[in-house]
Amino acid sequence: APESETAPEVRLDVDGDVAVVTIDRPRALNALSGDVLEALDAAFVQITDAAASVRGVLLVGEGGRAFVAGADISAMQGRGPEEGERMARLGHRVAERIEACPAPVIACVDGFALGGGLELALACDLIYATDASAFGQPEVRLGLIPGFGGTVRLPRVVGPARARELIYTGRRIDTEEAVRAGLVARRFPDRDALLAGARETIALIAQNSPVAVADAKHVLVAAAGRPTGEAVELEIDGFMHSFGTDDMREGVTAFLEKRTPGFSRG
Ligand code: CO8
Repeated sequence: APESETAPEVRLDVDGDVAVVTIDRPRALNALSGDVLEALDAAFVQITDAAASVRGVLLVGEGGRAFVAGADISAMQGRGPEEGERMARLGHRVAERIEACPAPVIACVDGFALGGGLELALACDLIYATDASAFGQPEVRLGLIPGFGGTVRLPRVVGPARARELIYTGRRIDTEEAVRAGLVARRFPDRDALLAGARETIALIAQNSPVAVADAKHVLVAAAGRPTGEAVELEIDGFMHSFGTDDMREGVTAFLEKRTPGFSRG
């Protein structure tokens, strides 16, 4: 399993079958500079290459105040449309890496998840959060629009009406409201409980077939936003693929023999 420092401000630690990606730039509330985005990209490439051993990923922000307070505003001053496009494309590349990672990724939010920070969390499979968190798309307050999937993924998760309200007002919502909106899957009283809860979820995932979990993620990502007929075809392809795997033979046989299945390592 890889264990390395991909860049000073992003750490990748692999602990058994759990990978932890830590954004460590607390003096700027973990704002996404170009370097941080490049390092996140590299970390998720490395995890995907180690796919057989990693069963789940935790994405966390260091410092206790923020998951990520957005894209780095200090890098925007005096910049034109070319820089806007470059930043947005880099952000979207990171989102694609997270979506291409076969293991589920849990955004562990403890503090601010704003702008690009919320968009980063939305690219993950699940958002878990502490009660001390706040969520929002404040871009219009800066004269910007969301540039890293906010207009695309937020309405899918919370519905178009709530997404419009959040994007047009830029207002922040607390964890309780984020849970009600379907943005946060589970809330926790503090950071330790959050990380323990996320690890418990990965332990449950790790009992299942790695091939099936990866195929389910692949279909969920590929089908998002597609018309029903196309999405159904993608599901049928994935379901067909299941029927050709050793894990399917093992899982079905183990059920019928009333024993615990011994799945592949991915
Ligand atoms: N970028 C750069 N620095 C930041 C950012 C940021 N997004 N957020 C906070 N910081 C810095 C502050 O400048 C400050 O630095 P310093 O101590 O050197 O003055 C330090 O972090 C601490 O912040 P504050 O003093 O402001 O802390 P407060 O507790 O007073 O306030 C807030 C916390 C409310 C989170 C406040 O910092 C804030 O409003 N931050 C900006 C939030 C925001 O607008 N985010 C959206 C940014 S735009 C965006 O994300 C576009 C997405 C498109 C992405 C494209 C690809 C990635």
